[in-house]
Amino acid sequence: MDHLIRTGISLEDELLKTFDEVIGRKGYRNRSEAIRDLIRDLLVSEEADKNKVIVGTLTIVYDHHRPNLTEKLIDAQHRAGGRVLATTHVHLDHHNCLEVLIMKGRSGAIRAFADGILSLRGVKHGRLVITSTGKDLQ
Ligand code: NI
Repeated sequence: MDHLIRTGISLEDELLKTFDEVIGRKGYRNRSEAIRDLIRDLLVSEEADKNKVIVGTLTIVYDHHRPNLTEKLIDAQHRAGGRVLATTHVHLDHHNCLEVLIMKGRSGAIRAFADGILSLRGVKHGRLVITSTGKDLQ
């Protein structure tokens, strides 16, 4: 673990009370853990905003009976220039498939790829989660 530095912050008492309630519900054992996670989340957003190399997981639910959709999804992945590292597919029911695509690349390209997939007709729902180790992923 990196060397820890103690620091102090000033907050309104109501804000701190609400914060303690929320992090308690989320299972944090102390404020430091919660604040560290908030800071890391901010830093990951910053990296994504600067078009740095990130890891993205795109979760989609789609109707595999939609004509040509399965082919379009596969074509898009083959055209993604190796950014798609792995996929997991679950046949949810007679009509619906769930797929998770794990990707790595510059955030701009990953977002554009995800937008292209999410806007296909027959893709019913989906979400891109961008993450990073906080170090340079290149
Ligand atoms: Ni399926």
